[in-house]
Amino acid sequence: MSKLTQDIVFEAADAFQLKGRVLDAQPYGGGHINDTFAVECKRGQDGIKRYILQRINTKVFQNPIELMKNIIGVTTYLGNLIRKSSGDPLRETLTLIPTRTGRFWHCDRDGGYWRCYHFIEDTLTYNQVESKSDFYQSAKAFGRFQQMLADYPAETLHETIPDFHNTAARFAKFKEAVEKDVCGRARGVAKEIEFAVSREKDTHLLLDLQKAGKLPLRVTHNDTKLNNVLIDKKTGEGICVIDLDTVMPGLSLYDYGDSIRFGATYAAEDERDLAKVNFELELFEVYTRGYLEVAGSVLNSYEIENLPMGAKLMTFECGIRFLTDYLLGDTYFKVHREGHNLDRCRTQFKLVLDMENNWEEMKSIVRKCSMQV
Ligand code: ADP
Ligand code: GN1
Ligand code: MG
Repeated sequence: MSKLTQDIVFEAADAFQLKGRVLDAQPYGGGHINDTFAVECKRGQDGIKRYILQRINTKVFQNPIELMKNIIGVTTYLGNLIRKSSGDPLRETLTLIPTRTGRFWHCDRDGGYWRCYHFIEDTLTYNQVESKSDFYQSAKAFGRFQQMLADYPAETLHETIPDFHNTAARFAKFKEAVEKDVCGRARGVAKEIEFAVSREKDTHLLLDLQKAGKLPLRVTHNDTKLNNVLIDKKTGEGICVIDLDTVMPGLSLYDYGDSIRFGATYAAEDERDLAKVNFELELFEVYTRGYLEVAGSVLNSYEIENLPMGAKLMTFECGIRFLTDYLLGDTYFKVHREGHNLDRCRTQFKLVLDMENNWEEMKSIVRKCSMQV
């Protein structure tokens, strides 16, 4: 991926049918993957209209056109459902802006792929949990997202990243990174490596249940962290699920688990002081309640029973992904300081440990919440 210059960003903005003259384009948001900009356009006398402009990370998403076809399909489908239920599609789902040539993506002179969305104003995203109510709202938003896509033709979706949440395959890549040790970093993280290796047997658990036909494939989001939900500033409701690059067939436990790993703590994903990183049963309960209130009726008993395992495995998986990237020299996730991926790995492993120490409580919270729906 080439480095972005101001010229390339402005040229990309100009490729789309924006309303008004482009005034500014500034880096925006806290995503680890794509390059996101807020574009401001001057409209009329004093009016400003904003857009989200993104360069797709084509190192991560190797077929950007297939990815865009998924997003066009899913946002059109959700837009129709929202319209039918008298909602506001411009706020409750992403809306792609066409290019001047009528497509939904633009390819720049360096081969970079861009897309542009209507900016959903008066919303907030949180890079860490600040209140129980935001986390509860995100649970409802992700639950609703899954429920709305329950009848979406899954076979039409392209697999944008194969084996994305195949924890066993992730573990195999981690082991390979340890063996190759291309940056000579393995010695310094022996403790973390040992933590991961001693949990290898867990990596097959969900896959085995899926093979046995107990966990069904559904259309899932696969990247359900809190900052992928827009929260309405006025009502505090989770109104729109964003970041649809990884919408693919998957297990419901991937979505539930990924939310828990990110949000069932008051610490940031990259907190260095592990004393601050604690798995909060209260937050776990709040999310579980919100999620089951909306999606509970469509889940089967194996899915419900395995919610704690989904939480633990998604946290573990993310930890080994960060550790793998650290060992490989930080080539996948954006890093902003030395050891950033290692810090992220450590928070995830601390949460895994806390979950293991609170296993019975987690199970009983799930039982309690599932009886209330
Ligand atoms: P990444 O894949 O890199 O995480 P996202 O698609 O999640 O990128 O976007 C990054 C951030 O930009 C989000 O966390 C959110 O704050 C903001 N954002 C994205 N799309 C919109 C939108 N349509 N309206 C308002 N803000 C948005
Ligand atoms: C990435 O794109 P973003 O920042 O929402 C990653 C997720 C990880 C997450 C960890 C495509 O998500 O899988 O869980 O970072 N997305 C991709 O914060 O790999
Ligand atoms: Mg994101």
